[in-house]
Amino acid sequence: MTEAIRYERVGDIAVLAVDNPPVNALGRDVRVGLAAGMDRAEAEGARAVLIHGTGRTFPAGADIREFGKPPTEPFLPDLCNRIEASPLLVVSAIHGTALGGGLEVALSTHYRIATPSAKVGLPEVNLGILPGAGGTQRLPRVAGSEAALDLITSARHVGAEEALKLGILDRIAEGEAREIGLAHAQALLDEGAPRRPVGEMPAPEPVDFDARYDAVLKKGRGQLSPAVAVRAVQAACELPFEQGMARERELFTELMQSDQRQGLIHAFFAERAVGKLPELDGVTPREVASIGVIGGGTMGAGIATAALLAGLPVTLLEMTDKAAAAARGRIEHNLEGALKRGKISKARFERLAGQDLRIATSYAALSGSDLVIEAVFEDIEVKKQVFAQLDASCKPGAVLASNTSYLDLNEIAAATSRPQDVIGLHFFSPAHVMKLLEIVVADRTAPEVVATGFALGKRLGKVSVRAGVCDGFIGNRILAAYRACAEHMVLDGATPFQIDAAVRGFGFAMGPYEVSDLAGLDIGWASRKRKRAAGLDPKARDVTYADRLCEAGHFGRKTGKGYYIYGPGKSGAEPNPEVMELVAAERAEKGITPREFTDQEILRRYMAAMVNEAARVVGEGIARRPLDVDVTLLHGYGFPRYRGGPMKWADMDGLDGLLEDIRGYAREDDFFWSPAPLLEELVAEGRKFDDLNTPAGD
Ligand code: 3H9
Repeated sequence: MTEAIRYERVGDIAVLAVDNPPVNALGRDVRVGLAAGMDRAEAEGARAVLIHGTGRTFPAGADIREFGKPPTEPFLPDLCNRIEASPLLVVSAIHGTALGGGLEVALSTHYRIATPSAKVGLPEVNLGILPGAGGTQRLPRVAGSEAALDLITSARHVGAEEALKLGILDRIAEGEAREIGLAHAQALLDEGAPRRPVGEMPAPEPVDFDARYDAVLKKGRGQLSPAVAVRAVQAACELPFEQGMARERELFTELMQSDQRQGLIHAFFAERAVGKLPELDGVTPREVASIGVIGGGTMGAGIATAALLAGLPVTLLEMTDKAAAAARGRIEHNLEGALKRGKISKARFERLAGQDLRIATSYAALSGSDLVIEAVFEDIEVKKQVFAQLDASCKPGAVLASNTSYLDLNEIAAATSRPQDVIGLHFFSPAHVMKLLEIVVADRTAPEVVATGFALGKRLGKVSVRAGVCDGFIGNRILAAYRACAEHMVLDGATPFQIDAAVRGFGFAMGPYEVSDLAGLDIGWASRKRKRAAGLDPKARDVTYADRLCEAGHFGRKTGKGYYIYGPGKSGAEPNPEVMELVAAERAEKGITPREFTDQEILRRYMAAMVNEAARVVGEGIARRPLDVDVTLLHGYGFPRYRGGPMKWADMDGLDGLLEDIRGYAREDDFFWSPAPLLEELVAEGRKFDDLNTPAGD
């Protein structure tokens, strides 16, 4: 036995309690302990074995930290087979989340009981692998091929009720896992229930696996693991159990060695590392029990919705009664969406839209708020006035936050007498849906205000990333670089449509021009005008054809026309032919002879611009670590998760090759292209971005 397993005898039943906090992951000690526990139960003449988890959960999976290291015995699939083959009656009692290897252990026991709040699932594909301890062979045998394919390829967690209906569970009972498990095991012994090994059950009914494989691959935009998992389930239908297990192992090993596995596991740990900052060690966040929001446009209404859904009463400030009514309408619309999707009950909806939401037109209404977020027009003078007002109206100790997406937070903070209380909370639209929150720390922001930002982010269900002050912070600054690179390629001979297609081919949900159409071309137009007004460097390439689209009133989807044409009767968007006419005119005016771009070159330049700017962002300390950039791009900019983020991708692709290409581009245009010092440094030292990540990544 190991310390990770507690062994106990209760009459005829041997109880194996997994004790490996925080999530009872099936690391080596747990596996050794479970195998030893089974041996001991059999040697001692127990009649049944009960497996359950202590603390918060049944095992939530294999220990992901062991991935990529040489595997150690006993291997999980062998352990599962050993449990299943036991001559004793083996029962599992599930609470918390029985995920991945955890559910596979449960499926290798003969009977399964769970608490009503328990969840089960096989989410391995989210980590770039597939269930590798018999999950693809046993789940279809108890739940059928359709349900198994759904669960395994979607990675979704299933509640106890649904799991019962699917045949994954035999029973649900209120109480502690150990108690309900013991009662169930005893009842089974008393009624003389037989052992019931899933591996001996008949093979499930086949489905059209080829069609399923293609559909899953398409849906995953190139992510392999769900598609490969389809083949493993197929093996459950077509091969005897042992051969199916061997096939599962083969496919599992293949995925385990893939870059996608590395990328996805990096993303998993990076998301958990973003909030771990030495500056927050031992710092207690301020209490936040109510929120103020200034501005009830799309962004302000989204922020208010997110806060309400997280149980925080909101006071929203608007300028006029008319604007206040419009803001209420937007928030109610958002809440109705949550109601329709079953996220909140009708009674909760009434409460959130009623007593929890106050809309006011005077700053005095914010005097009781613990934290106020402004989401007003993106103009430094307007923001400074708002902050001066907040300074005069808010109670001492209130956190004053700006949702600015690029303005100078130090300047905003200086408009108050309490810069230590000022922070940036940069939400992404729609704010009640998008997971990313950039927490922007100004020069004088107090550590407990930073901690308060992170605590709020957690409460709102966001992935929060710390960012320093610069134009665009982490995400929008990097976006500006790769967006500019795309525009240069258009001037030099590529088309926006070709660029979008190449970028989608890499796994992004949308290309940069499709994103612009969605966000509204007026946003980029305003930003170009602002930059021109501030004075462009004469060496900078100022691209103007998109201004012509805006001047003609084409702002993208909302006007039916932008880079693409949208509208009724059109099944999908079509390229707008005016775009290339405008581009041709600008090329002619600038004396540019267009050249061919391959998709490969487009992607290479696009990614090089992204990674190079990201390296500057890290080098300048705007992002503390490369993983902060990765998480930002993954959650705010549609970067394909299976590539881990731009820094992880660059590490895997090879920093030296990338630097060499950037040097080559700089020979043509040394204004836009100059290698980031951090990139040069890492290549010179033979290191990777991941070496700078703390806590260490994959
Ligand atoms: C698998 O099982 C493969 C098998 O099929 C075959 C093998 C042969 N391992 O998320 P949280 C850590 S693949 C190691 O913040 P929550 C996590 O890093 C696995 N560590 O809590 C964090 O550490 P720290 C299939 C793990 O309450 C701490 O636990 N299973 C693992 O928000 C708390 O995590 C999965 O994919 C792990 N498996 O959510 C499940 N899981 O405190 C992955 C968590 O140092 N896990 N940690 O930052 C989850 O989805 C969530 O963690 C869970 C809890 C829902 C369980």
